Amino acid sequence: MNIFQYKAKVLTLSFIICHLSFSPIGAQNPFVQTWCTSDPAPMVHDGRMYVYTGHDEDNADFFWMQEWRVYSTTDMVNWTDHGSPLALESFSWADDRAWASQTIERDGKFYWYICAHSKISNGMAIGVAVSDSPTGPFKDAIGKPLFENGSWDHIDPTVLIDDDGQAWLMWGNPQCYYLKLNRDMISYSGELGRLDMTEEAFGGPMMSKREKGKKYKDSYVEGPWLRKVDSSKFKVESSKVYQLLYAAGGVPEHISYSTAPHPTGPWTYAGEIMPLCDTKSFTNHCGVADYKGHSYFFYHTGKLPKGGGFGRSIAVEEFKYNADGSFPTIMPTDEGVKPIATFNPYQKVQAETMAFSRGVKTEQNDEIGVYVTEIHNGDYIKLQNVKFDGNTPKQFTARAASGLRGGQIEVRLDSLGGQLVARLEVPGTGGWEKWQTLSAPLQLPRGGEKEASPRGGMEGAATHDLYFAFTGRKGPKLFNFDWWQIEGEQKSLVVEDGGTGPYPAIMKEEPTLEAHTVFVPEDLSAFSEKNRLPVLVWGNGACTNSPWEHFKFLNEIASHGYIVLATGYIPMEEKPYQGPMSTTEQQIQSIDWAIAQNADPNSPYYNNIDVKNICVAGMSCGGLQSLYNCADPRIKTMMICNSGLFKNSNRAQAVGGMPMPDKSKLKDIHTPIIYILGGKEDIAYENGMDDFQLINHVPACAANYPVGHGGTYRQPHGGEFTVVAIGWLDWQLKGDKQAAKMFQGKDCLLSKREGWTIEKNKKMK
Ligand code: FUB
Repeated sequence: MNIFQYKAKVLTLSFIICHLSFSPIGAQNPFVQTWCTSDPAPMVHDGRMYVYTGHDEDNADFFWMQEWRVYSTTDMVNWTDHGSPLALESFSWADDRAWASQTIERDGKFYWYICAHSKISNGMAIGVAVSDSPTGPFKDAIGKPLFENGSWDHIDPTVLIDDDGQAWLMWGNPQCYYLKLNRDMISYSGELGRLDMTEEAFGGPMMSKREKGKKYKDSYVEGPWLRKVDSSKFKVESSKVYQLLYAAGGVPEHISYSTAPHPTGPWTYAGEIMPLCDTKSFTNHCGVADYKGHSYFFYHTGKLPKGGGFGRSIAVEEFKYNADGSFPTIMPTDEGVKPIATFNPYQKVQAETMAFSRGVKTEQNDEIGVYVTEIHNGDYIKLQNVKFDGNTPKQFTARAASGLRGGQIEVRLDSLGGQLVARLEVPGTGGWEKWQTLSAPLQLPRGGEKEASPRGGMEGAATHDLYFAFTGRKGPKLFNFDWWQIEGEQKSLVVEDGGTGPYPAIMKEEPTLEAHTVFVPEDLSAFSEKNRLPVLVWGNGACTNSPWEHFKFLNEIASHGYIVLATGYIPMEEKPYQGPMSTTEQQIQSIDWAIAQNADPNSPYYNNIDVKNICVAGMSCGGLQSLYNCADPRIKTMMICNSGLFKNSNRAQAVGGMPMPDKSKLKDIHTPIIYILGGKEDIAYENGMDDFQLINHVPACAANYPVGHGGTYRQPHGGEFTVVAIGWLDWQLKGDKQAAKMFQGKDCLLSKREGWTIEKNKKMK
């Protein structure tokens, strides 16, 4: 059998295997349908999966690629299109071929390594763009190529930051090159390195070095992806700890990999990962990422209806590494991956978030960012695994614009022809960017928001696939679509994208806890009997009956794995609450509720709340409420913010309605306590510091940050006060030793943190 017969046999076999695995039902791959996307490079950051891609032009006859794009998800099926924050125009030296790329985070900055044709050298060049955000805006970090020498080899950069902090950049076709990046990630040290492209290393030498008539196992072509096996999780031999995945075998390409004890080699061929299949693309290009306990393999195919070799589309498969960290065989499927979280419709959702779509495209402008366009009669958008969470939906709201006659958005359940639950009429709005916010009533079928509980009760947690079916006159474009939201009987809001912690949080009402606002990780699946949510009970400044001043701070804390029960009504906007003051009793109601929910088999919080680890806290008047409640034996720690008990000498300054225990109340404190104050400018400084000085029977400390009485609660994610609050809670309620270092010892980390001072009593070392 010669090499061509061999290839033909492999291809036939692969076609059979691949076709057997195809199923049109519930197809999820390719997972972006609005544009042709290629060369996926995944990156996990702050609880989100991002994928950086190329963009194949529609109907292209070569890789005439102009820009790169970004998509992200938290459930692996509903992807948000972040548009194109980087294009050839971002690089003054580039004029063609916006080819494969990869992005990595270091020290809070995002570095996007790309390749493009350089008008300086007339070859391909490696460039680097930088941003403060994973979704941009990105700009050329150095104003020139990072590496070029006139060769066309310089494509497809991959980047890895090793455990010792050394960052490695690798790329190339057909030679694989490497450079050691400096700590700044935008310059390098040492000479250009070349991997030995041998038969041992890659299953065969590069094409130009092959012996005529000799059969080789494989060969490296392009698209390297460098990674390191986590030796704490896998029994990996030290000689195989680095893995280089790559497009292999010539045209058409499959994916293979090699292993090495060091990024520079020696590399040893390890076999195929994704064999040749009829994916309708003669290239393949992979990236790998672990996310929320799952492992994902990204690649591309040509499987969009008008796709092909120059019209590729990114796809993803879930897989499990072998026990030694090596790869199993991964086959391309149409089904793709399963959702790993539910989708919350009770928030403003960008219309360009979708699990699947037909017909529509996305565009972006400076005013509103990315939106959905090219909507015609018969087109649709699908969202998967949408959870109604026991909150009866009442209204569907969407923002749309039409320069013609508009059309309708039909909201349907579970299939394109499924139950119609809302029908929104979109009128002509006088322009394609003249946006109007429109609403229509939404009604789920009886019980459609609820699901029978296996335990006999009602869990109130039905999930549905949601279809937006677009209707209107046949032929013309109907309207543009910016965002949508479902409003329910209970209010809820995603604040600051869920916060920056590992568990994106939601702010919501709970029907069983009246006049309170709950901040909690939206996806409770990470929590269980063994990993429960400690509780923060919160009272507000001015004893107002709404946490409108503190919701960013509280939401951020929740995103770090807490359930926060704040006194008062949910603030749907940052506007002072006007109703009557709250009461001290509301904090006790919070504690009672947490304990009851944790014990109730019909509660979504059943066995998820760590009722032995409760902090009672509050700001200003809310701090006085907390001190009033300090004797409650269920409290494990206290956090008094911009507050302290009034002295007899200054009681007259107190506002009517404030709880006014006298200083003897401090004796009832039975837990460690922190005062977080705004320095001498804080009107509560004198009272708080006086409390601190009087407390010598329990560990106590007073931390000051010179911002005055208002604290930093209203800054993004609650600012500096959140950092200290999370440190205290992680130490006190989670027993986190690293967090303890913020407060313990003479040179505790807080004493070194810019702007902060800390004083501790004798009980607290
Ligand atoms: O996308 C253009 C080129 O095709 C990439 O740089 C290669 O990896 C191949 O996928």
